[in-house]
Amino acid sequence: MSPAPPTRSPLSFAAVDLGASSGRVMVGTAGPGVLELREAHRFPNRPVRAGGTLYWDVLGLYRGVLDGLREAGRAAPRGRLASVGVDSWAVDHGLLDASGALLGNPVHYRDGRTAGAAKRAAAVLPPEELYAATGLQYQPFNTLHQLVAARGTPAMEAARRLLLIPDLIAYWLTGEAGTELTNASTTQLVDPRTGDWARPVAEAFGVDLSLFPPLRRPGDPAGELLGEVLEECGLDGPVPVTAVGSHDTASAVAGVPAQSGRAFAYIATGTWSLAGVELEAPVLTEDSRAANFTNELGVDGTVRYLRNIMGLWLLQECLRSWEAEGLAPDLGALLREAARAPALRSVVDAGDPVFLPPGRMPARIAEACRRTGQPVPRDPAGTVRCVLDSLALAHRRAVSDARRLSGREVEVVHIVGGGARNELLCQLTADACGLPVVAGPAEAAAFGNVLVQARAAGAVRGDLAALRSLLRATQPLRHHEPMGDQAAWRRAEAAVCG
Ligand code: ADP
Ligand code: LRH
Repeated sequence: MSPAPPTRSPLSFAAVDLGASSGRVMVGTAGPGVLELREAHRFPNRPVRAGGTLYWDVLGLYRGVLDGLREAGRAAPRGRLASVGVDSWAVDHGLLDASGALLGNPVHYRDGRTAGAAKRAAAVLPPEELYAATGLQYQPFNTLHQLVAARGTPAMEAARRLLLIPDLIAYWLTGEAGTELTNASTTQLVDPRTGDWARPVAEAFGVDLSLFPPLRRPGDPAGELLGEVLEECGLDGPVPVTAVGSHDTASAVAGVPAQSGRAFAYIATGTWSLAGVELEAPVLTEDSRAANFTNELGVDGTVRYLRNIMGLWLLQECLRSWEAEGLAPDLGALLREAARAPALRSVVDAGDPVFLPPGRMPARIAEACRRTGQPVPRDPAGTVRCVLDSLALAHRRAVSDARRLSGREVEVVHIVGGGARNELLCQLTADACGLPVVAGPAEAAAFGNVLVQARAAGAVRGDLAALRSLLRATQPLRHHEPMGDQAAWRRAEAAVCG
């Protein structure tokens, strides 16, 4: 797409950002030298288990999006939204029938239906060949594994269209269907070298690629809000929808306030920690596959070369368990206590898929400590310290593996996402990596979403480096210098990795 001619005054954009723990609609105002972000509406994302399956409450989320767009219109100067962009977590999708109706609730990637799917997939195509063709990490929940698990189900038989979650929301908003590329790259059906479908892979697995509407890229037009949506949200039309990095991690990486010329790694920490480097081309080596690094596509043709780490999910699930026990935990107080708890007393492998499903997290962490002959945390603050030390250790390993496997230097680590608000985690990450950490913005995905829209609308100009300079110039960031003893982290790493 050629960019729109530059605008003279700043414009306002709505960024719909659906995370696994909360959804939000943010209003971003952007223009030359101007970038501001305000929260219009935030709503919890609470999955529902029904009939033995874990689902997303997708209509509840869509309700939140509509409420948010109404608030966004009220919050925008003169009530005008120049455009709307949608991003969400990856891999999951809705199936539509021939009339365009949704065939059942989208299934949560943490649902157990994919157990055994990877084994069946390996019988179709050896993992080495699948990695060489798609560069995607092994995760039980990759869309391809979900499709293998769903083969032959009545819903799959009736499906005429498959829409990834942000594409589904955009479809309901506009009536137009597309498949945004950064998120498509998490399906395991895209070739990261070409940015097009990996047709031989789809063929081998009998996946009908015509289920997916045509690919679109961040910055492409994606329709206009339907009349019924304008009316429901009290907005004056026309309001265009613009494709953004619709994978939340792609938008978050676009929203990393990196300084031009300073080699950086990023860690997008929310429900997951996604830690890696930005590259121009994928790394498809056997070493990379063995280290379970992924090559997901980013904004402006970049490659997000990264590893998935369990992230603050570990903490979210501990809090949920303690609440269920009637403990009413306070995150701020727990973090203060955890900061005083002994360092590196016990660490678990924060990349271990045993932590993927929901439930009993403090008990599962205790079991992992027991299994590895380490002291079991005695109280919630001890468990929180174990989680944060373990995350920092996993961040250290991911940054050092990303360096080794990509051959890239790393001078600074940027932490973005909700975890950037966790000062203890950011300091421990600096200590563990032995590198300076720059923390913020916490809403990097919304910033990345807004910046891509703003550039498409002509409100800001330039490449990713220019967009990031605008972020640096306008947003407050926190700096953490590495402290303490690297030897202690090396010992902890040896204890976890053997
Ligand atoms: P997602 O987009 O995956 O839903 P977020 O990026 O919103 O996740 O991050 C949510 C996490 O951020 C929370 O689970 C919490 O651990 C952390 N967080 C949010 N606010 C704070 C805060 N004020 N202090 C410490 N941690 C915070
Ligand atoms: C983070 C995220 C991550 C995916 C996971 C399913 O929200 O999109 O990048 O691996 O969710």
